[in-house]
Amino acid sequence: MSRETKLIRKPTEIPSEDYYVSGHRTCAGCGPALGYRLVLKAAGPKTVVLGPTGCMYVANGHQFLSSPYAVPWYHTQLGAGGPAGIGTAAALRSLMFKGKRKKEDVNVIVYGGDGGLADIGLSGLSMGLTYDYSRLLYLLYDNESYANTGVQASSTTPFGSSTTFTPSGKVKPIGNERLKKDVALIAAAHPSIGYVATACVSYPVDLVNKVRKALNSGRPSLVQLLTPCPKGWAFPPEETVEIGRTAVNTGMWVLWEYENGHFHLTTKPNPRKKIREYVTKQGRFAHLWENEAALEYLQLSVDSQWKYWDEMDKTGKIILPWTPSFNQ
Ligand SMILES: Cc1ncc(C[n+]2csc(CCOP(=O)(O)OP(=O)(O)O)c2C)c(N)n1
Ligand code: SF4
Ligand SMILES: [Mg+2]
Repeated sequence: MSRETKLIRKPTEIPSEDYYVSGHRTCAGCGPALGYRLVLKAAGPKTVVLGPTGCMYVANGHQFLSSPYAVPWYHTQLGAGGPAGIGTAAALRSLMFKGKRKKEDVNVIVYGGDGGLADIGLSGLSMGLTYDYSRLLYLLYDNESYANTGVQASSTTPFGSSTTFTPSGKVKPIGNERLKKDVALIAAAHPSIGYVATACVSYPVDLVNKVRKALNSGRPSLVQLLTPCPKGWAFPPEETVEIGRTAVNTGMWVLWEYENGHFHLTTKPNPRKKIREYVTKQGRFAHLWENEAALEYLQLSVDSQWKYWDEMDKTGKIILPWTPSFNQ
């Protein structure tokens, strides 16, 4: 079966066919919905998608007997994306082996949120990354919160974000005091991993190519996709793409890939803009706008991490970025 990866160079080469179509009920400007559309354009019709509970299930699939999915799609329990992916890939392999299904490439994509894949289902995701199934992609859509249940903090929520679990107030003015966990680096620690990358919906060409490389890598893979969420991040819906671009241009979100044991940055913002530009565009950080100490720390944490990213890009090897904590 084919291993040739069809890469594109410009937006006009993105396929016009859609497999995430009208009829969804997500918020206007929903980053995860835009991500779905692009990921399925990249993958094409020979794809089965698994949707752990989250906005992309609740707002799209479980009520009113309609859904925007034009490829086979099924819901899995919130933490079960990892094993459901393994089971689906195993079933397809078995049916093809027994001659009960035509031998062909079929993609299995688990499109799960940060709550589903970074927190509750992290162990299952890790399990999935140790198998030898080809065309099994874990696509972590990272909207940096448990958005569906009212925007609670997850382990990928950034420092300083106000969420319903980490509201900014008198006792804890910063909001979320924890630093964002790097799930893509955790994925890269799996010795047989096919392909790992980070992506952002604001960079569609890069995203399409990364999804295709992941699916064609011959092993399970992970793409962590930054998907701005107008409701949870508190910005106007028409700014989704701009917010994603600012995340990348300020260095808050780093675009990289790890392929055949080689790391490289796929976008290098130069010069990097100040994180103030990113923070002041979003209501979830409004309590920090006048908090110089917190803003300074946020800038310092991004700057110190970038020393590692640059070094990794130079050497092609992964080094774990270290960031001092706020009160150190
Ligand atoms: C085991 C379990 N715990 C809690 C819930 C309630 N719940 C449903 S959706 C959701 C949020 C999931 O967050 P995430 O995976 O980040 O997806 P998002 O809502 O952000 O799209 C939660 C906590 C559940 N369905 N199952
Ligand atoms: S809450 Fe966020 S992720 Fe959920 S549907 Fe709305 S914009 Fe999309
Ligand atoms: Mg989420």
